[in-house]
Amino acid sequence: MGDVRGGKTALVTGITGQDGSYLAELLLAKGYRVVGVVRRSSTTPYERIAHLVDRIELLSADLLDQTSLVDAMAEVHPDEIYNLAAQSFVATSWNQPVLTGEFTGLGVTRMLEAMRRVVPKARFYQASSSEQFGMVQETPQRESTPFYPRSPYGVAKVYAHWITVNYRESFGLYAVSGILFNHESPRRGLEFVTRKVTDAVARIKLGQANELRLGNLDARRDWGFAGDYVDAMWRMLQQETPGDYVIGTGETWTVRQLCEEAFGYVGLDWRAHVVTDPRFARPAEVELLVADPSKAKRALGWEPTVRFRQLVRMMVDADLARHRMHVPSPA
Ligand code: NAP
Ligand code: F7E
Repeated sequence: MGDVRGGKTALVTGITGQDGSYLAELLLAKGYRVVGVVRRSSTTPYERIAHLVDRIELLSADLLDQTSLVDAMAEVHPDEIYNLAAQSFVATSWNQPVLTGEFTGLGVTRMLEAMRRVVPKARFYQASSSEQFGMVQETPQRESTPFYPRSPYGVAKVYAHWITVNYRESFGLYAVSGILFNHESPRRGLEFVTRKVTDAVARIKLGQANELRLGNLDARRDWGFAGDYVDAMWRMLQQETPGDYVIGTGETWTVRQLCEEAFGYVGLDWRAHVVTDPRFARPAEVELLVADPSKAKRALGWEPTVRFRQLVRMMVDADLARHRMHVPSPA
């Protein structure tokens, strides 16, 4: 099927996730026909894209099922493919290591195979991750920094990264890997630490809770805003030649500083509410992440527009508004 609006067609896996929802907004604003891949479910987990469903198309396929991906490519004939689908929660990857390997690792090979066979001239974006750097071999981390993943998730993403590079080099596909550092938003899943903190701050401020149980407060992350990062994904697919890019802010903050900032913003002392709980510690931790995004700035003209403090405040404000209205979480 061609593009009815005369622009490009994008196929987005993981459209129901945080990044998928922001990317769909960005592509629609640029005049794309947007087709999202959703997996079959007995419920409809479309909260994050509820405001977009009239303007996008949804198609059922699964990263575990090769035929469904080939059929999706044949039906849509995309110009650009954004592979955002994954089991993306690091902690879960120790409980479900095989499933994580299937979705997050081998799923990428299935996508690339489907593309190679059906739409080899399309452009492919792979959602790589700073978790690939794991036990960091240099600081800050850049495109050439060696990988040392520290979780089944990180290991699966390293495989996914290299299979993307390999298909580019083996078959001449336009396939890129965006190595994105942590990016957050009011649409972030509630299990990730930023959203867990901002949601708890809102509930504690409104008298609906009193305690927040966390794991390692010393872990350091380079946190940016998801809306900025989907713009980097799009830019990577508009270049003359395909390449890989690190995307991050270049700043790093501890989980403790995240608590200070979020609680302090609403006039609370985090020490009165945060309890350290070993249940949230990980079998192997990634202690420090901080990006060197200079290649992206130079080659893509990309820079983050939202910094840490603004991001935390945006998320606290959104959670306060939601809890005041007793609206169920979008995550
Ligand atoms: P997310 O909110 O967890 O969304 C994951 C998406 O993948 C959901 O739409 C989910 O669908 C879909 N999915 C999972 N398994 C699938 C399968 N077998 N078949 C089809 N779809 C499947 O993740 P995110 O934060 O938006 O991240 C997007 C991508 O970037 C992921 O690949 C993640 O690993 C990667 N990444 C994220 C960050 C970050 O900081 N956010 C940083 C680097 C890389 P359901 O709604 O059905 O569950
Ligand atoms: O943990 C520490 C935890 O789960 C951040 C995913 O999007 O970004 C994300 O992975 C840090 C870790 O994100 C709690 O130990 C302390 O050091 O928010 P997180 P993540 O593991 O960095 C990367 C780039 C991705 O690719 C992933 O898909 O915070 N931490 N206490 C905690 N983390 C959680 N979740 N919960 C706690 O109670």
